[in-house]
Amino acid sequence: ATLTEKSPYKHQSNVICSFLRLDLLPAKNGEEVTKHFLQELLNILLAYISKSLNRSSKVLDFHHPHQLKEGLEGFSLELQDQPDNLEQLLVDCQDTLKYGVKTAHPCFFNQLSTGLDIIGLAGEWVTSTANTNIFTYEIAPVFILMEDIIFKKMHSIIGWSEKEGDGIFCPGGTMSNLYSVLLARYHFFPRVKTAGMLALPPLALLTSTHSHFSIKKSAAVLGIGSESVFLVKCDERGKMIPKELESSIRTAKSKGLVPFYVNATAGTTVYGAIDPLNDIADICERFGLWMHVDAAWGGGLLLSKRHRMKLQGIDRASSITWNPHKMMGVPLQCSVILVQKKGLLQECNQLCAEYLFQPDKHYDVSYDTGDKSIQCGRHVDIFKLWLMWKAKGSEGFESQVNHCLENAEYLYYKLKSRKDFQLVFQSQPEHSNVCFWYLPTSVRNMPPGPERDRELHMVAPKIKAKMMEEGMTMIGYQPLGDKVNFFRCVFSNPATQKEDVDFLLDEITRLGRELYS
Ligand code: ABU
Repeated sequence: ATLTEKSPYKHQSNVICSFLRLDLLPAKNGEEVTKHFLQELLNILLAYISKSLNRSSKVLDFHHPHQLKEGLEGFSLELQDQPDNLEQLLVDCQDTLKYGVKTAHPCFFNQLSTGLDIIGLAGEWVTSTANTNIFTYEIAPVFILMEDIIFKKMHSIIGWSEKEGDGIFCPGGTMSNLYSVLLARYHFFPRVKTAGMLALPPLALLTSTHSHFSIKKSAAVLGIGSESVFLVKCDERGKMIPKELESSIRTAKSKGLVPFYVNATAGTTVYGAIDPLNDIADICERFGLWMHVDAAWGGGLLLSKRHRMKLQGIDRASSITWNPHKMMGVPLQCSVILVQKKGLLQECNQLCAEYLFQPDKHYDVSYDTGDKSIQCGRHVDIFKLWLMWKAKGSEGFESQVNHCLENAEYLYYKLKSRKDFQLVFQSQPEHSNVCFWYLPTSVRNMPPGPERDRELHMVAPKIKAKMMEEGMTMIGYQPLGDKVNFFRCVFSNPATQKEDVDFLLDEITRLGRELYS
């Protein structure tokens, strides 16, 4: 298959079909070929974006791994010794998008990060074109200052004073949470940086049963051990129970461990639950523990006057994870760790590599922020966020967040009124997660008990499999604790409207009836 056969922009493709990569810039007189190549690519991207937002187009064109590996209609993943021409590369770009998942589609409900913000996309292009690292002011002066501005903005939204607050962008929420454990440990036991584990007593971390797996992973990665993580019980809505936290702290102590860190979640991955932050902060203060808030998902709510009250007490955290690539819709990836104590990130992580962080540079080297990071090379994640903030203002983010929560509310009330669906918990969700079972008639007629649970456990995976084969919508499912597989619908795509919520329920019902008739 060639681009000429497939592309809606075939009249342009013949311009480049005989050219190779070496004809592009920096080749002498390479501007024309480069321009045609990039324009044709832009046409492909525009067609893809329009299709992604077209409700009658599919969310995905599913193929099994072996089918993609074997190659489809001229799309081969194999690499060869001879170079392909530019036309083939464009076809490859087009096919890569064709066989991927349209996460910008209004009916993609599968993940916490959805949608495609055009300004954010432009930001990502500019970032890639600048193609710089962000360890020093020397090579990223504008981006480093933008980071500074955004951190100040986030600190003030959280409620930290101007004298407080620091931060660093990192690749995803798991890494942000890893930083929080690293910092807390260094704060209490600074010798660990040089002396390692020998400088430590046996430690304990506390987090809720509904919290993200990254807390356990951090304990494993940092040599503390996943068994040192105490999982604190939650109520039926997935919120940590403060009394249980206190009792887990005492249990850890009675086992000879030294608790030092509590993770409170603002927006759990499955239920979207927000832990009682003030109560947890009181306990942390009383026991002298580091309080981290994993607001990877819930941080966006801080931008809404209507919803920010739900995170009351977040200003008392020692550190906070916040993922603008989730609720704020910034293109992946965009995640920060925010730290209340200024200077701690630098102290904990700096190694002063002399080839990068020379102290005798001719500018203010406090702007060489890269040594705060555990990475060396770091992708510039700031620009798309900064540009989006410019384009929307804080008010634009606020209405985006409100819109997503209105969609969740709409789905919640729809489900409440239906006999063929059952909410996993009855009260209105705090975030945009709505968790529910679809009940085929056969299951609805069964008495509660293990047999019904066994049947119900299989419903969501069966429907999801058919849903992916047909490709018109996508939603996630999982079991949780003693709850058998249920659907989790999440809203973060501003393009999603109530008609898409209706469509999702119609699709689940249609597929369910086909499977269980
Ligand atoms: N880091 C949590 C992302 C999970 C999700 O998108 O469903």
